Amino acid sequence: MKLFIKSVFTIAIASLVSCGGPAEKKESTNKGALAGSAAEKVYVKPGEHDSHYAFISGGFSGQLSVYGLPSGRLFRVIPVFSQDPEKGYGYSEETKPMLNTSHGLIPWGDSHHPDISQTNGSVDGRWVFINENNTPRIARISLETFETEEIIEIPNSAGNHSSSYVTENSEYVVAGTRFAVPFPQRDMPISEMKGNFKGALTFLSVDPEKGDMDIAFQIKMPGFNYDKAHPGRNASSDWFFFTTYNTEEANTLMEVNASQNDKDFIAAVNWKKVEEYVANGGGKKEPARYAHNKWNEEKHMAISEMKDEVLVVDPRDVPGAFYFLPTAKSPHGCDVDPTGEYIVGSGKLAAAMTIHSYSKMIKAIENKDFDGDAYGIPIINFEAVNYGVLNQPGLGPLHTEFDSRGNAYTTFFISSEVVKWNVKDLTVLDRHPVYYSVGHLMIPGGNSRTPDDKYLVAMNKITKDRYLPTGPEVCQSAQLFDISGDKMELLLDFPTIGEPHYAAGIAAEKIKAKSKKIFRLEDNEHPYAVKNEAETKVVRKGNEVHIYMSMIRSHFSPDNIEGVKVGDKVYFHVTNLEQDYDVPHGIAMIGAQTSELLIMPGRTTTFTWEPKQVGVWPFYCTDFCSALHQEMQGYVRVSAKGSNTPLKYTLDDEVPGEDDF
Ligand code: RUQ
Ligand code: CUA
Repeated sequence: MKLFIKSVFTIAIASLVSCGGPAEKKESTNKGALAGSAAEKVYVKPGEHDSHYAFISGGFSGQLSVYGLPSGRLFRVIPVFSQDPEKGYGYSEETKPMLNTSHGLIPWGDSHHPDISQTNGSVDGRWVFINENNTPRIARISLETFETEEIIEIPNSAGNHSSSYVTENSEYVVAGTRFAVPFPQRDMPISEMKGNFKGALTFLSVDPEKGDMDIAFQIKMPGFNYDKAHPGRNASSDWFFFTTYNTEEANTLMEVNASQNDKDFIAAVNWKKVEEYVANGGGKKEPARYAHNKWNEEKHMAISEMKDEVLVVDPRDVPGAFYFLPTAKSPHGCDVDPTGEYIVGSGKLAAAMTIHSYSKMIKAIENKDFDGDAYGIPIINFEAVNYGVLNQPGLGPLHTEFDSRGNAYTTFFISSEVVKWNVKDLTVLDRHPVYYSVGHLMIPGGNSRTPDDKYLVAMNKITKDRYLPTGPEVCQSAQLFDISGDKMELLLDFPTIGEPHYAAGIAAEKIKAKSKKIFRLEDNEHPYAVKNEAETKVVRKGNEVHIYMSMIRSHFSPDNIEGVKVGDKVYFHVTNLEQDYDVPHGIAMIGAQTSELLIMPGRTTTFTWEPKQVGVWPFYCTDFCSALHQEMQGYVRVSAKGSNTPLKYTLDDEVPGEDDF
């Protein structure tokens, strides 16, 4: 009988879904609630495509991984904040500047919260933004090339955690500091923290055409810890919300001392008002040192620029733009529902979740219904802003995502479950265990006005017995749920790279068609590019040797080089002459203290080699590119320092380009 009811229900749901229009019907492989078993729902036939992309943060790997849903297949790890020898990222001369900071080149990062750019409150598939927690940075990744295009360091911040969320038209990406720090940094006793440290909330503008970021302004907030953030939407779209903890401003034994107050705050920031204030000449330029690294598509290289000032806004100078909303004990997640009315604070140490109302907040502000202030920022009366509390929904609430049907889904770290509840009624509708200790969760488009309601991905910190053991550490993992019915259905476990924090998902249609296939050789303006084999050459400049090299199936030009000496610094500037989709070549040189390079069609990339030993040393292609891949190789003859072996380079025993004369 139970089965019967279930099938009647699923048919009803299915017919509802099919009313949605042609977009839903296009999904060929995935019948959702119609399918009989979990296996069928995640099965994507060989050769067929997934319906969604999932961009899952790599956590302490510093990267961003790209998965397909519902299959859970890993397609790519996009290097962002950490060097990646697989792709030569952070090793090639062209990508090293991407990792430059005011502290020099940092080879590693801790990536947390990806967010996809939006147009009119819906994910548009142009860029993904992601924050680096340790050395505060925000990156922008192109969803045409799936490469990191820009990284900007955030000054006056530390533990860049309430980041990198976008406003409804990607006007801004925000970066909020987790640690309160001296602002600007200076030498001072830690014990004098209270009142003297500050919390920077940074708004980065995004160019609507090209995506280029810039720090528009930094707000010098009180020295609390700013943990998570989300933008308002619809009526509340001029606002941004940030959870705070350690409003005690403690600096030692934080597990106790930062948990004294029964309530901390959600900070509500009207960014439109601040924008106006700044446009009218408000704010003060203050010195700050930070790196701004940008990929130059024409020159095929990142260029790092050191900036030296930032526009700082004191919240007390912009009346009406800043309020604190009291929220249960040390809240972590700060989530806004698709309508923009409900602001959910997850008090990870409280028995209840706090749900604030945007319209109540506006009314309370009009009525000046305040309960004092903190450093000049009004604290709105709890009762005046609170919509309600969800009592005892589970233990250790962290994050909430929403569907388009008025439901919220919250992760509970301690009780290891996802709980579905109705936002308006504040009633729990369903709960499902996860394995184990879930952190974030993601519904594709969940952080927008238009969530895609089919899937939910829970990201778990601990997996113990779920996978084959691999020594003391077992992989962390994601779990895929079907949320199209009234009960959540667990479909699939799949391992993740590093520690998954947040993720961002989007329908594949929004990205697929514009994915880049090659870089056009005629547009390549790299100063060491060659457009054909006739242009390849070797040039000595003192003890620098520059090899202008080309690669095409299945040889390098030149493939024999003589006249290099111990003590030289050899630059391999290598251009892949291919103009075909999916034909990269690689290159690796024995003894080079760097990674191989993987070079895409039409692109020029450089690595350096400082030979230490005389001999004849081979190099080869690292990517199996054709049946003659094993033949794709060459030699460099290295002579002793001070020897007079003449510089010579050939392909097929001829100097490339010679017969052109
Ligand atoms: S956030 S779960 Cu909650 Cu950076 Cu990791
Ligand atoms: Cu080119 Cu293998």
